[in-house]
Amino acid sequence: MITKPCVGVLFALCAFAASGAAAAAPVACLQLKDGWARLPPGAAMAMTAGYGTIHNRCGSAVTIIGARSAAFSEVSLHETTLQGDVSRMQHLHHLVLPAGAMVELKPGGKHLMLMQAKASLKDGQALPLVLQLEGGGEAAATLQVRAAGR
Ligand SMILES: [Cu+2]
Repeated sequence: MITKPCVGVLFALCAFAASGAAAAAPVACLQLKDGWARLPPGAAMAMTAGYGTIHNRCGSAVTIIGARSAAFSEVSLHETTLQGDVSRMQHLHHLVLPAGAMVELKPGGKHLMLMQAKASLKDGQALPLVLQLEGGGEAAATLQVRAAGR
């Protein structure tokens, strides 16, 4: 009679895990087009930036709250702004895209900060990326590694 409550707890944990997985459901209507990441100038450099155009083809506004990649230990959204003559990077905690909107991530503007690469990056390599959305959804994307200006 002592085992029954334990089974109940296990079921509850499983149900919790399952609902967690369901919450991170793929959101296909948010798309990153022409995603690319700058090839670092040196193989030893484990940090770079990612760019592309994010399109919101969902029927409602979408808020991006973060990103992750299996190829990096840390990924965040940044915005470069010019304050006087000084270029600064700020962490973007929320990036709101109204329904039908698009936002360009480009050098000198909004970008993905890709830190602590798990292996040295190679030209032409495809890096997996996941955009994390408010509400628990996730949008899968790809960044192609390439040298700048190409
Ligand atoms: Cu940055």
